[in-house]
Amino acid sequence: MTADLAFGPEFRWGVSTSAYQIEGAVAEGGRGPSTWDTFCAEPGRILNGDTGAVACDHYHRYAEDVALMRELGVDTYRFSFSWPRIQPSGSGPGNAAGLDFYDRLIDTLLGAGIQPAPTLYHWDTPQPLEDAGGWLSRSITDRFADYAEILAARFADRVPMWITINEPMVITLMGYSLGAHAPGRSLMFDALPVAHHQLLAHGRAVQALRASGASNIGIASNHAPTWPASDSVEDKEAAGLYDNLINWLFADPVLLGTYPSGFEAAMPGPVSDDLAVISTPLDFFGINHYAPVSVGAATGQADTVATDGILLPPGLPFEPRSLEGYPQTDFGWPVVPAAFGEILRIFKDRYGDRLPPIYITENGCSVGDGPVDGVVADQRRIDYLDGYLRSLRQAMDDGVDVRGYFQWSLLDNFEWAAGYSQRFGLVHVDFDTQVRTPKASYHWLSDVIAQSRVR
Ligand code: PNW
Repeated sequence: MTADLAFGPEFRWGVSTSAYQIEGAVAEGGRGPSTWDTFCAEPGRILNGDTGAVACDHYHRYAEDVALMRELGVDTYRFSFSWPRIQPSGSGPGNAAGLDFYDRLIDTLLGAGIQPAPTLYHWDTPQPLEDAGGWLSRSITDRFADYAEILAARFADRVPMWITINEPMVITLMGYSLGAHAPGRSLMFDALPVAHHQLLAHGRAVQALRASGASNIGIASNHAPTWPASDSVEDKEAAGLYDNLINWLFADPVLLGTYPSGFEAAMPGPVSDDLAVISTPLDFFGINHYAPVSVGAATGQADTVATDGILLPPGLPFEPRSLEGYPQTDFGWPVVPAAFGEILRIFKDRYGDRLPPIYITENGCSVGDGPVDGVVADQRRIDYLDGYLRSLRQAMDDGVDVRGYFQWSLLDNFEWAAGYSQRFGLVHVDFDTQVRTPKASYHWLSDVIAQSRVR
């Protein structure tokens, strides 16, 4: 059954998580407030009024969670540092208790034979930095470089793989353009400087990490094929614009040192020196992928939605359309395995020799099945992973250099605006008791990993 899923002994297998989505303990160890604490406290922002205050209580249960990873058989764990644990006010020296927590986590991982692959920033900005303008302010790039230096000074001796920023597109779009994520700003196209400042912070962090002894550095950027809703010139133009906004606005500056045509003028000030920093060569490029998008020209109908059911205001030059004829995850995202290989081939064609090795830094689906008699029969997640892994294997056979696959996510966790309603885990979490129950997909992936390695 898994004969096509052989990736060889060198291929890296991992799971991914992020700090705010699993740690909880938001008031412990001297952690300062983050934009997500603030956002969750605002009525109506998060489904059911959920917050990450407890989440999976991973801050206290990390050893149990590492044991689950070891049993699963992964060799890599992608997690994120909580910036407000390391720098509670967003600047100044590292907070000892925060650094100590990640020391314990990293040493436990290494003891279990699992390579830590931390992300510096997965959306939880220290609130004082947001109060000073957040990603709209260029000064945050200085703060981010300082933060990177603190982390490398402490952990470079034991951390063999580093990721700067998770999904600058989602922060720009959901956080500052549409207001669906923290900090809840609805600036539409005035959010574009957020993209530039994150990209510059990424480049500054790559340089700061290297200067402090870290190596093997990349980014985790989410990408998806953008399919025109029809062959009409109008739909193709609209899809092309959308494609630039969600994909190339973020990947071109990093990999080519240029913005897609027309975007540079929207950025704050002259950016050519910044682009040289942004395109500092990387050791790998991390791609998060979930589902393709279909986009057509505006029809003037008010009910158009971006992914996750977020309403878009009228007057935009494009409209995301729902993709009919595919199975859907519980989030309503279409399950289209072929799109995974497609986006990887698009990267190879677009960037050629400029493209470093790729890691899949996230891929997975929300499937809500809970335990029945202690068994979670999440066959739909198995089907998803089976299809997507086959598509990945095909892209590699077609010449795309992919070195590893990190599944999202180890645990059911706090799924941002959807709270605890969407379950992405290989392991079920009962959020009342914190009991963890490995799902059928966990056992399935464990077999795939074990068999893949010997082929
Ligand atoms: C990613 N979109 O979020 C994040 O990196 C994770 O923290 C999150 O839990 C996971 O995917 C599942 O949602 C995304 O609108 C959020 O295209 C939104 C989009 C993509 C990824």
